[in-house]
Amino acid sequence: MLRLLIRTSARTDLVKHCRLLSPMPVVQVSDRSLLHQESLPKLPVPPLKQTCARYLALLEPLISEEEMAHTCKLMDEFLQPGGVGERLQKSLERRARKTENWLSDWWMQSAYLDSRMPVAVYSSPGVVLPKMHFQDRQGQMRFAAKLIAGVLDFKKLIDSKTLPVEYLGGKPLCMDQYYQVLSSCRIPGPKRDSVVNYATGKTPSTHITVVHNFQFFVLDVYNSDGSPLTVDQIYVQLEKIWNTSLQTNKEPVGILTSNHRNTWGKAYNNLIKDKTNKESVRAIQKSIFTVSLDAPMPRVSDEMYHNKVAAQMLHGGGSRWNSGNRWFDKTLQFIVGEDGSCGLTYEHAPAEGPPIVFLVDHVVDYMKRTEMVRTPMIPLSMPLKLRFNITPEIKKDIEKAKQNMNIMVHDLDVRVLNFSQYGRKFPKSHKLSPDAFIQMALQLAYYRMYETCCPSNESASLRMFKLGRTEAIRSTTTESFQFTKAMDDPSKNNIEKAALLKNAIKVHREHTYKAIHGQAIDRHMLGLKMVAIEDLTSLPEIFMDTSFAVASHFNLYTSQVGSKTDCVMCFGPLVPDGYGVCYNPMDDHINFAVTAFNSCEETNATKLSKFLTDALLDMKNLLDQVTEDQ
Ligand code: COA
Ligand code: HC5
Repeated sequence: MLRLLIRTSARTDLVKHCRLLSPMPVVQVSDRSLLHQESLPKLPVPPLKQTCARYLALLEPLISEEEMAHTCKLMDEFLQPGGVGERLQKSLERRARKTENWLSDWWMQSAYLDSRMPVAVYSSPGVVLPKMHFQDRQGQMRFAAKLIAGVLDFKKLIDSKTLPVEYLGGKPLCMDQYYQVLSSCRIPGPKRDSVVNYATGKTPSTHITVVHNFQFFVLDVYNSDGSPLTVDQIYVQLEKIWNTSLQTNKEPVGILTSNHRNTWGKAYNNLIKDKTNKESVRAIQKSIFTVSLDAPMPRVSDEMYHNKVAAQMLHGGGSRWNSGNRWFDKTLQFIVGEDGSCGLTYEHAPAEGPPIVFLVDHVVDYMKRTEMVRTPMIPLSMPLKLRFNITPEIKKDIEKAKQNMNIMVHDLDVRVLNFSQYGRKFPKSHKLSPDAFIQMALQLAYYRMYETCCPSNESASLRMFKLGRTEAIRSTTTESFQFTKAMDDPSKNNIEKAALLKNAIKVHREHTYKAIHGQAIDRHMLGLKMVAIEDLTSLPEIFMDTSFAVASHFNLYTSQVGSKTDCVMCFGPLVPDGYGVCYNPMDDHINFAVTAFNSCEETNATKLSKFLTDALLDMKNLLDQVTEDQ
């Protein structure tokens, strides 16, 4: 029902590039594309009292009675007639009238650009494509050539603004994010980062960056007549790149981008003091996307293989392996390993997962259709190798970045769970939402592991609104807690348990509906807090309350990203003692990736995955038994 849908009848719908993140000249847009984007509603500001009441309700299973009493008192003060709450609300409503989207800039800053944590592991998700059957470099190169051609094919839809409009719950979605993923890059700054986009303007980018053995190359992907290179042509160029980057002892300059943002910001300014370095960095930033031709990773058992590849997408495996084969600031980075592993990582600031995954589905379709045919062709010039002058200071920065990366690699625990016993069809057959069902399985798994519940976030799309990004669905509710407690309670019978499960699912659906319609709690609270920071001399107590800190500490951060391709998606935990859980429900199986930090004694991704498998199986048994008995 609410799954992201592409209306094939809308294939010719035109969309416009309505916002540029960089000071680039605005592209010409057709009337139709303008119409679509302009017809999108603005993100509403929910009623103040509604948000405050729902905020108290979400706290209910998470805090003690005393804490609740204290928070209720603070809330009463906040909501006094003519008080601070009303003042902030009015100010927020004013901002909503004056801007295209009152939230999107604040969100981009606070969720991404202001964050000083490394983008690798802490922010950028990974996508693993099904394992390819090539085992050598010819296979790797052929695959990479097709993949590049597939992305260029997708780029045609973007350039001609003929991308089909997506729908969610029957409503058209904002397509802006699609125009932010190609030819863009994050730039580190001393206090906050920025994003540049070179998709349009007088000289739109015509090259990609290829990385092999830590060496960066500019590969022009268009012929002089403007046509994209064919798969054959790309293959030949990739071979040239490979053959000129055989040395494996090069400095991994790219690993600098994986560092803490302040550290990288300083190292960046130092790096680009040199003119050659500056030009090389600019070439990477300007490129349409990057392709990392990865060295084979150490062989592991079949059981461990999926975990290793997911980790390879998130961080490259460490400084000895492929972490230096990346430019983590680049928005879109495809990764093709010699051993058949392939996927991508993306820098999250400009866009969410669904547009990236839609692009992947298009590329995979394209690759299935396209066979390599060798044809005679005009020789192309050698791709340009990017030079870096490494001063002792830069060398020191690289060494520091290597050390930090290796610590992150050791700390990240990634567990891929290919749950094969059933998929989306099962909950549907019981007239239940698959997404809400999976969320309740996660709640049950967590409860069984910890005998308590925790603040949980599920990402919901706000793209029904112009420039919309995401909202939080709070999956831990009073009703979900009742269900999880009842499930292993011998005093409850199956009918009672099933009724509690269904009730929890119903509530989750209501929360989902509210979230995607701009009526949830988290972003509104963020908005009120941001207004307070801008307008007031001190932050209202409701935002300094321990309940607020508890509620914002997501021990479970989850996200559904569905794709046609059998992909595994992953991202790191949001808090030191938390889990990142990304899942892709297919008809008859579900791909999960669970992450946690090894440095935290309380968390264990493998254990949670096991509890999750059991929870999914037990919930199915419960529904089957109750149905049989009826
Ligand atoms: N009975 C039978 N079928 C049902 C059902 C029910 N009670 N409820 C739902 N379904 C069906 C739906 O019709 C849909 O069918 P389809 O496969 O034919 O499209 C399918 O089950 C999936 O629905 P559901 O599992 O309920 O999920 P959803 O598609 O509504 O997705 C969210 C929920 C929250 C994931 C979605 O609203 C969303 O926001 N997606 C984007 C999330 C995002 O951006 N993540 C990445 C952030 S970077
Ligand atoms: C290809 C998988 C994409 C999932 C990305 C995702 O869920 O991102 C979260 C978006 C949000 O706003 O909740 C952010 N997170 C990566 C930091 C979890």
